[in-house]
Amino acid sequence: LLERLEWFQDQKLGLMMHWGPYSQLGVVESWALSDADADWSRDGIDWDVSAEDLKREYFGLNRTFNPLRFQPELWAGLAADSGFKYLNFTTKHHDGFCMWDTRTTDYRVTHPDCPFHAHRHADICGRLFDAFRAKGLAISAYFSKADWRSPYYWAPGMERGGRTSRGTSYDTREHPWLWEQFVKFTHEQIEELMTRYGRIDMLWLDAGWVNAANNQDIRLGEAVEKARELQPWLLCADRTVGGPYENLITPEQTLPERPLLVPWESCITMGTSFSFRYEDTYKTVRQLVHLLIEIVSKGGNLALNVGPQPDGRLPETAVARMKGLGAWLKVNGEA
Ligand code: FUL
Repeated sequence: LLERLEWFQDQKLGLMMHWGPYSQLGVVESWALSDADADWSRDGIDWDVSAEDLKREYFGLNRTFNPLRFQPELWAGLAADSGFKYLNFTTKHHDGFCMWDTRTTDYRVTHPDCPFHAHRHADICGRLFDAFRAKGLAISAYFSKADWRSPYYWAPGMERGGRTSRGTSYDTREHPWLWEQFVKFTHEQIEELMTRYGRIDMLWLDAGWVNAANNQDIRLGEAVEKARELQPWLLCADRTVGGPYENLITPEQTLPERPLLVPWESCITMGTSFSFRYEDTYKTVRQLVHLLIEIVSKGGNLALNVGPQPDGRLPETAVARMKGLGAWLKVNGEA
């Protein structure tokens, strides 16, 4: 484990990506689905659509997600040339849409409901992981423990009806069967990701609030132990920070004041949100270089996030920033 942690601490620069049907809307990834969070997720969007309408339409976004211009090799080449050492990709965000060919749900990119399903790159995770590995990058699988699409997440009778927030709508002690189904479903998904896509270096579990709210014990220990049997070199982040299965901590949009004694990685967006927005303000190359220097000087890694467009291309500005950072690293960095 120590060796793996040292390896991780030497990586310094990762590329994080948030991509899914939500990219079509240009709202903050998934968050329109949580009534308690819908307002801020639509901040700055000048759009004549109510939160309720948006939420109702949301789960139909799989029927229009068709990123025909997706070229995984192009992304991988650009990332490698720009000095990125690993990819952290959203296999499933809180909305529950699976970007891999899962057996556990129809709400996935390879199901006939999704127009992209017949494309040769339809198994997006598989194609991306292969392409990035071929360029020598390591693979980190972002996976949300919360799944707002799963029928097991909402109490019977409520489904996607009543008011939602981050956690389940029910106390798991009151609906143990339902919760058990959810736990099984989650474990099966993690197992698929750990068995069907070659070497995975890191499992990046998001939705730290699961486990805390409504007595949700997702039995992560069990899932992670299994994952480690399948991928003995696996590092794990669980965003509860300090959770027993966590090998590193992951500050979000912020840096620690001082160097930390534990391995860490800050995830920071190039623009203002993790997922694609039609209008966005990007950090300059100079700002990104400063960020990287500060992070490295404090012993951490930067997971710099980019939000691909719904058509499968990276935003032009993001490409320019990656190249700019890469050019700086070529002159000033250590290969
Ligand atoms: C958070 C999520 O809720 C955000 O949407 C994003 O994925 C970020 C990296 O982690 O916990």
